[in-house]
Order: sequence, then C-alpha cells, then structure tokens
Amino acid sequence: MTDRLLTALGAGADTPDALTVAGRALSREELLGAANAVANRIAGARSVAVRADASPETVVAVVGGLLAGVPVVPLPPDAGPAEREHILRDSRAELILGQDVPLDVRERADRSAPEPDPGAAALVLYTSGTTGAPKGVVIPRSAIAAGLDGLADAWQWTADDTLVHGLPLFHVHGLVLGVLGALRTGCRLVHTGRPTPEAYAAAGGSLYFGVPTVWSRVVREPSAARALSGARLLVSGSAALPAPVFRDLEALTGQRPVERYGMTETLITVSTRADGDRRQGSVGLPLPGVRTRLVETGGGIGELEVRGPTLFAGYLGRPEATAAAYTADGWFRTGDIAAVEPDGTHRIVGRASTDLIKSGGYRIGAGEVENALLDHPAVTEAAVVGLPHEDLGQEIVAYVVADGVTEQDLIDFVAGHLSVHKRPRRVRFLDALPRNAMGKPQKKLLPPA
Ligand code: MLC
Ligand code: AMP
Repeated sequence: MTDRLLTALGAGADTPDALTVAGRALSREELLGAANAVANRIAGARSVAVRADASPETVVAVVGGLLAGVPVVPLPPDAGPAEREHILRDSRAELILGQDVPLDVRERADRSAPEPDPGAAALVLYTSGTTGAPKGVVIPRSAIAAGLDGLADAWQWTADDTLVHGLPLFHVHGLVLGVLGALRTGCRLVHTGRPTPEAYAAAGGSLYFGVPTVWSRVVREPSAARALSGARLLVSGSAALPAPVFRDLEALTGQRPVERYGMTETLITVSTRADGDRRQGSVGLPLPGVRTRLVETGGGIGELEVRGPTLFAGYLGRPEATAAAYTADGWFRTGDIAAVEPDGTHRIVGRASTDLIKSGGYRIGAGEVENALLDHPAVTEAAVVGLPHEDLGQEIVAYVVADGVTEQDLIDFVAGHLSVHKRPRRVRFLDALPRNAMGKPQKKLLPPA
C-alpha cells in the first residue's frame, strides 16, 4: 500500500473551516467530496489545466487531479492570450477544469481508487528561463511528499498549526507549501485572497508564509506587524529578505523570521529550522535527504548545485533543456550563487544570470518580456533588465527602440499579452541599443533608468 500524498484528507480531526480561501470556508470532508467528483470525471485524462485564481474551486480542482493521478497545470488567472495559449499548447492539457469540467464545491462524491504511483506527475508548473517562453516543470508526487515532510520537520509544522498566507496558487510557494502543505500536515489553512498586511493581521494564525515584498509591506504597517506577535513562526522565501525588513520584523513582532530557499524545479531544499539559529541573510541547512555543493568561483562563493528527493522529473517535452540543467554527475544547477558557512548554513548571494528577474517573488525571464515587446508593431529593439527596487526586490525595466507608442501603451501591452506581474514598471526609449562588435546587445552599457 502506497502512502497517501494528502495524508490529512479524509483522516484526523475536521472542522467546518479547515480551509478558508478568500473568505469561503470548507471542511476537509467537503473538500474531499467535491474533489472526488472532479477526480471521477477526469480519471484517465493525460493532464488538466485550471485557471488558478485564489478560490476554493482552485483547491478542489488541484486536489481532484491529485486524487485521480492526473497532472494539473495551473494557469495564472491574469495570463494574457499569448501566455495562456503557450501553456495550454505546450502542456497538451486535455481539459480545462471549471470550463470543460464543472467545479462545484457543493458536490459530494465517493471514490475508491488506489493511490497513484509516487513517481507519477502531480503538477506541471510553468516557469521562466532566461530566454524563450516558460517551460513546464514536471513535479512528481514523491517530490512533494518529501519536500513537505522535510519542511514539517524543519518548522515543527503540525496539525495544531493554523497556516496563513495570501500567495498565488499557481506557483510552488502558494500552492505546494501553502495548500498541499496544509493537506499533508492536517493544519488549518487561511488563504487571505491577497497577501495584505491587514488580512495577515486579522487571520490569527500560528504559521505565516510570505515573499519578501509581503513582509516589507507588513513592517510598513506597524500595527499589522504587531498583530503577528502571537504567531509561532513567520517564514520568508522566493527571494532574498532585505536586512532592514528582517530587523523591523524582529522589532515589531518580537521574533526573527525564518528564511528558506528553493526553486520550482527543486521545491524547497534549504531552510532555517524553527529551533535553529535565525540569522539575517542565512537560509539555513539542507532539508532531510537534500545534498548541496558549491562550484566555487573564488572568495568562498560559487554556483549552488543540489540533489535529493525533492527534485523535478524534467521540463515537459524538453529533454535537452532537462539534461542541460544537470551536471554530468547528476547534480541540478540552480543558477544561484551561494556561500556555505563552516557550520553548514547557506547564504544566497545572487544569481549567475542577470536575465532571470525576481520581482515581488515572481521569476520572470528577460527574454520572455523582450519577445512580448517585440510583438508590438511599433517596437524594433528591446532589452529588459531587473533593477533594484525597495518594495519588489527588483523591478522590470524595458529599454526599447520604438516609434509612435507611449510608455503606458507598452506596459499595458505586456500586461495584457503575458500576465500583469510580467509587465515592465518603466520603459525607456533609446535611439539604438548598445551593441558589441558582433552586434549583440550589451545590457551592461544601458544608460541609467
Ligand atoms: C496594474 N494592474 C494592471 C496594470 N497595472 N493590470 C493590467 N494592466 C496594467 N498595466 C493591476 C492588476 O490588475 C492587479 O489588480 C494589480 O495591478 C496587481 O498589482 P501589482 O502591482 O502587479 O501587484 P503588487 O501589489 O505589486 O504585487 C505584490 C505581491 C505579488 C507581493 C502581492 O508580487 C505577489 O503575489 N507575489 C508572490 C509571487 C510568488 O508567489 N512567488 C513564488 C514563486 S515559487 P487587482 O485588482 O487584480 O489586484 C518560488 C519558489 C520558492 O519562488 O522559493 O518559493
Ligand atoms: P522560482 O522558480 O519562481 O521558484 O524561483 C526560484 C528562485 O528564487 C531561486 O533560483 C532563487 O533565485 C530565488 N529564491 C528563492 N528563495 C530565495 C531566498 N530565500 N533567498 C534568495 N533567493 C531566493
């Protein structure tokens, strides 16, 4: 008998508000009944997509897919036509839940089917590389189980917790940790719809998740921050937590946040432990079963490589890209630059490529935004960079050669074509992009924005 991935579904104590998503509550029994109905309808499908807005329906859809052993492809709800069509075409999702298959949280069905194989794909999450369109990261059930068990161990995360967050349900942070984590540990979940300081303060949780932008907004509202003093653990991840935000969180809540590090391809691999030394700038130790190594480039820093049970199964339909992501001896190249202290704790100090931008915790490929801009008839050249930004970590800035179009036109074009969070926040118009003798654009030579 295979261990169940969602251990707490249909087992353990239940409450009418075991899960609240954007103000709507469900018991675990209700979730199971509704998800069974979805699973019965989609059993045997190759894969299914769902418009992953912050709603109980999204949770029902994802759990339905997991129960049926059908990989789920979450679509960003604000994805424009180009991004949506790419994901649907690339993933070859057969059905869109909520569109081709009804999603009704009031439905109840039984289902008796064996637990799918642990090696089977659970999710296909689309994430950006430096160039080209996003790739589908195939995440096996076993990686999710191992990753969540490792985090439960590191954070002393149990059924007694109430987890609070308001992160998007189409990425690892909000969906795998923030929803499946609650369904594996059996803790209550309050998804606040949006990750605002006021909503976090009102939720009364014991365990809070946020990207650094969320924590930086929390500390700018001291009364909201103080309301989190009673929480057991505040966790930050998806991008580096700025030192002043760490300091202000400690001053306002009386506790230091815990930082953890991961990627869509690897899930969370390194974390500070709840009972460990919560040092600013440190992401702690590898999770159980994870190994890390540095390919040193001098000065005690280098590219971080990882291996272990939380890794993805490959990029969907892209064996070359998958192979290129690994070293010859089987380690995954993260592309992040790190340092490892003598006590084994890790610090993330940067990224090898400046063409992967992290803005508000979202990973955005410069190439993807450049291609979107070049699809606009008025644009003849485009170079996109991520510049330091107090609130977002990095902000997307586009340099273009274009005629007869305004900055706002181009911002709206990208927001409507790809998705809202991929839009440049600023656009600068140039007569020509700086290029080297080979004609290759030189982003280092771009003028200040
Ligand atoms: C603004 N809007 C526009 C627009 N300009 N809409 C269309 N066109 C335009 N030109 C509107 C939108 O409609 C939307 O409105 C609103 O602006 C969104 O605002 P925003 O400024 O883009 O959002 P912001 O407030 O800046 O978002 C901050 C944030 C968000 C922190 C809430 O960045 C976020 O949720 N980040 C989380 C990312 C994440 O989960 N990453 C994890 C990746 S996994 P409206 O009305 O709809 O609000 C990973 C692994 C790991 O990294 O380690 O975890
Ligand atoms: P994504 O693919 O969206 O999952 O983004 C993964 C990337 O987020 C990693 O490669 C890192 O660059 C970054 N990241 C995640 N967590 C942290 C962290 N705690 N500190 C710094 N960077 C992080």
